Amino acid sequence: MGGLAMLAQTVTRPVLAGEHRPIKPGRDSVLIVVDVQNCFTAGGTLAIKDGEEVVPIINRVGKAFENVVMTQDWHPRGHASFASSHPGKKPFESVQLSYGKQVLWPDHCIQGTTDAALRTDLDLPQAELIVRKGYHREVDSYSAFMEADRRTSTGLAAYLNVHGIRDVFVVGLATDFCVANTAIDARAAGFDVYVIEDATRAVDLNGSLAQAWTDMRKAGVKRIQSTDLVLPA
Ligand code: VGL
Ligand code: ZN
Repeated sequence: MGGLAMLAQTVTRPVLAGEHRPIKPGRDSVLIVVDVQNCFTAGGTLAIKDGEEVVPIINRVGKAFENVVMTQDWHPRGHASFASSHPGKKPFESVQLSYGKQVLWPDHCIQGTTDAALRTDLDLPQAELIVRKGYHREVDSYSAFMEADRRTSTGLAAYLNVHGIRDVFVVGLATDFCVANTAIDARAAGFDVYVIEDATRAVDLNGSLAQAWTDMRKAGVKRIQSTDLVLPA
């Protein structure tokens, strides 16, 4: 770009309150792609409304990242988070488990099934690690970092630290469950954390989406849009 064009661009850029600079992911950034699986998209056992719409956005955003980690909800049959494991209970009700309140779900993301597979239209060939979670029958795990007992680590924080990661960007499904819990735990593990809102979709159960954004804001998670990122041409 010539000097004059650059100057023109600088001058015409509006300076508004709350406006932030474009964000350029670096070598010390990771994109965590949460649970973009058949189970959470159209035709899946726990389909989130418009869940599949995140795929093209994530594919585009992913081009800006050298480091990509994916998560995969990966439950055994009879998992404690399934309503079918609790006689008399229906999906979307709750129960009290040893570690606290557990929302109950339809049977979903059963290990080894096509339903649990990652979406085949995800185009992130550089993805370096897939973290499976929720595989202990008695404990759920919304977070990619820590199971719901708040004791059992997945090892992801150690992995990211060993690889020199400082900034964590979170996308995927669902905004108000696995994305929010992953983002908040990433903050607790000391990372700078961004959730790319338009690359997520929510369940929104009894106000859970608004609550999740409140919790994320309190934890210092930054809420951004994919248009805030500098993407390769
Ligand atoms: C999720 C409900 C149950 C999620 C996983 O990925 O947000 N939600 N299991
Ligand atoms: Zn699950």
